[in-house]
Amino acid sequence: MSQSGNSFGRVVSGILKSIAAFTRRVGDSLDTVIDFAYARVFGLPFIVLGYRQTGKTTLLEWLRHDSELLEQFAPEPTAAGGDAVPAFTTRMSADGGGMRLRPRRDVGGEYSMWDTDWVELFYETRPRGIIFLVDHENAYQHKDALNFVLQMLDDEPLARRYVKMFTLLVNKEDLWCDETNVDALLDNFRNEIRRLKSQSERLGYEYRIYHTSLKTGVGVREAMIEFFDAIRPRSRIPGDGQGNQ
Ligand SMILES: Nc1nc2c(ncn2[C@@H]2O[C@H](COP(=O)(O)OP(=O)(O)OP(=O)(O)O)[C@@H](O)[C@H]2O)c(=O)[nH]1
Ligand SMILES: [Mg+2]
Repeated sequence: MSQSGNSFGRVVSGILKSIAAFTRRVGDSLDTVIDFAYARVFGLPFIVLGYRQTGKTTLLEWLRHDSELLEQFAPEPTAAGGDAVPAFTTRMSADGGGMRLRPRRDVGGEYSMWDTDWVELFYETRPRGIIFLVDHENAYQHKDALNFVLQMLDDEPLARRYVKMFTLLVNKEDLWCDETNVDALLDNFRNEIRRLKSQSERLGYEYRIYHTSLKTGVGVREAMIEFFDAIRPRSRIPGDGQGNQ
């Protein structure tokens, strides 16, 4: 091809690249605005998982009651299929502003429910964040459950697409704080935590670990504020006051 033919080709390819970049930027901004509006209207999608009797139902109830401690709350183990949880508004944010949350279902933690209820919930929610609870007993089962969830994240790229944060709660602090400490408990999960860390780097989400008590309230509010702050979409609408990230 002639010299002028080559430079014409370069100009056309330059123009096409600029149009593609512009379209991509418009698309990204639109995605952000839609994402933000969607979360405002329908609620932030997130899921709560963990082995049986770790506090999943109690945590969801705590969130629904705007962090009021529920001394009288005595939940039954959640049955197969789980229970629907309608979207609700909470003030669980650093500035005390309202936020709509959408956990969809409260699922049980028995082995038989992992492959069914957990996977279905993950697929239907496409969560922006995952809260995973363990306690001071049954270390072996918690390890299994945590590995199951990490594997689910590895195996299901479509469902994990929006995950921004994985929060691990070592719950029931009121029952174990006199006998042991969180580092000793976490030592049981060192391989899983290593896996969590490397997966979070590979897939691009953050992770946090807290110790909490849903009986006394220790640590819960702080953990939840950080969790929801990490998973809420940021608006790019000028003057919205939600930050421009
Ligand atoms: N002492 C103490 N008890 C707790 C705490 N959190 C939850 N519980 C109790 O632990 C038991 C199980 O709590 P749930 O919220 O039903 O746990 P779950 O994970 O939903 O259990 P499944 O539905 O069976 O998987 C209940 O008796 C709660 O009151 C805590 O921080 N401290
Ligand atoms: Mg339950």
